[in-house]
This record gives sequence, structure tokens and C-alpha cells, in this order.
Amino acid sequence: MNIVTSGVQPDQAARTRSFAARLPEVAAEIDALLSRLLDENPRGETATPPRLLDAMRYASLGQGKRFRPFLVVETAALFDVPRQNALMAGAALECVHCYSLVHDDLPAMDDDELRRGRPTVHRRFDEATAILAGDGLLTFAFDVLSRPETSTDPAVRVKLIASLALAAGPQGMVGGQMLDLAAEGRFGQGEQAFDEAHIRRLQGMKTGALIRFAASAGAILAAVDDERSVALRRYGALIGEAFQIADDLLDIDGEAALLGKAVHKDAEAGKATLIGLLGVEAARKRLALLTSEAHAALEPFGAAAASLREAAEFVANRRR
Ligand code: GRG
Repeated sequence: MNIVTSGVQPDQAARTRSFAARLPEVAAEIDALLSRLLDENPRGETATPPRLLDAMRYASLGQGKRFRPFLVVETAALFDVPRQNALMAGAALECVHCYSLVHDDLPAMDDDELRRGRPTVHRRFDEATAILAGDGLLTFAFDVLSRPETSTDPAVRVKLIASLALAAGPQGMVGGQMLDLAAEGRFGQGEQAFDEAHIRRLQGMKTGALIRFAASAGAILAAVDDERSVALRRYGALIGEAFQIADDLLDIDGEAALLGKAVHKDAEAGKATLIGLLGVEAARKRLALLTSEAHAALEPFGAAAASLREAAEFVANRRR
């Protein structure tokens, strides 16, 4: 049964049709919105120190694919949520994602020199400024979610804040990063062999949690909690796993120039990846299975979810 498209206007279906056209549109809207939000001083009392603001802008504006905000905007469109609300939630999520990249690149973590084709934040500024810019972006995200411009319904705002906090925090991305570093043998036990279940759990937390939140955000914004929100969360889980496998494959056969970052780092660092465990062919097969399951998860939405189906293809085939 198509549980969404009945009553949907044809122009709405058209609006969500082409991923290739929609992703750069959302990216441009998110860039403009983030730029405005970072430049405002909405509380009017304290100004952000200029060096900190410069580093936050450097970390968050330009270059990123804005894939997570895209998912927020497109899932929100399924429920006719006003686009500005979805963009605000997407901008908040992108702030969390950008913070995680800044901190992931730090010498204490992955120690990277290049991100999105430019020097990493600690290289362009300094380490202390990079840590604070990450902290600033993380906390700013929750400021953005708390505003009526994100939703006029306070219950929706609280649910967005709680869900993003869970996804980003110790039970989500931060916890996944901890498991990732532990798997490299950082904390004294040396590199360890992990089974598939452990690697999937680790990656589901580190990379998957924010993507699951992104795919769930439209339903949260619409205050919908039924089989449609369950379907979208499943879609998010499937493409989240696919996103990480594709990322691991790109580390092996991707082009540094296209990716805007160094490659071949996972094996050097002894990272726990499914490719390391199962091999490239098995990983590619799993990627194909995840993509077809993601398509199936979207069945209830019919044609209105065309761009989300294309997004699943993009995740599996991306070169950057
Ligand atoms: C430091 C708390 C903390 C967490 C770090 C982001 C992260 C968790 C680790 C980065 C390692 C990594 C490359 C994970 C794979 C998934 C991922 C986050 C890829 C980068 O996301 P894209 O491709 O990047 O969406 P852009 O630049 O397009 O935004």
C-alpha cells in the first residue's frame, strides 16, 4: 500500500524526483543558512570571539556533500513539513557532523592534514582552536534545534534535541569512535581481532547513528510516529551501514584528489573494517544487498521517495 502519496500534489512528487539535481540545491541552501546562523548573534549579549567564529565557519562552510541534511529535507518533504524547518534541522545536524570531522582529524585521533581538499582545521588554525571550534559547532547545533524557526511545536524541538543527542553521544557516534580507537589497540591491549557483529556495532554507532537520525528527522518534524517512521529508520540503518562500507572501499580504491583527504589510512592504522574481515568482494556484495533492502524499506512511500532511492544508489556508488 502506498501510505504517503495519496493526496500528494504532482509538483511535490516532482520536487523529490532527481537526486542529482536535489543534492546540490540542498547543499547551497544549507551553506547559506549556516552562514547566516553563524553570523547572527541571536542572544544579542555575547559575541563569539572572531578567531573561534572563523574556525567554525572554515570547518562548516563549503565543500561538504551535505548528504545528511539532504536526508532530513527529503524525508521531511514526504510529510509536507515546511522546508525552512527541515533546513534548520539539517543545518544543526551538519554542525554535529562537521564537529566530528574536526575532532576526528586531530593529532590525538586520526591525525589528518587534509579534509574536503583543504588543510584540516588544526593545520589551518591550531590544535586548541580546532578543539574549541568542534565544541562550538556541537553545542551550536542544539541552540539551532531549540529555536522556533526549527519547529513551532516545543515537543517536536525537544524530540529533535533528545534524538540528536542520543545519536551523537556516548551511545552513538562518540561511543563508536571510542570503540574504533580501542580496536586499533590505542588503550594498551594491542590490535585485536573482532567479529563481524562487533564491527557492525562499532560502525553503526560511529557512522550509522547520525545517518539514522537524518532519515528519522522528517517524521520527527512532522510529529509522526507510526509505520512510516519505522520504515524510514530502517532505511537510515541500511544506508548508514552502506555508507561506512563504501567509505572503507574508497579508502582502498578511491582517489585522494576527488575525496579531498588521504587514502589507504585504515590498514595502516589497523582499523577494524568489514573489508579487513571479509574481503573486498564480500563487502561489495553486502553493499548491493543493503541497497536493495533500502529500496524495499521505502516501498510504503511509492513515487514520493524516488530521490531517497537514488540516494541509496549514490551511497553505494559514490567516488567522493
Ligand atoms: C571525533 C566524536 C568523533 C567522532 C568521529 C566522523 C567520525 C566520527 C569519523 C570519521 C571517520 C570516517 C571517515 C568515517 C566514515 C563516515 C564518514 C563520517 C565520512 C565522512 O562523511 P561525508 O562523506 O563527508 O559525508 P562530507 O565531507 O561530504 O561531509
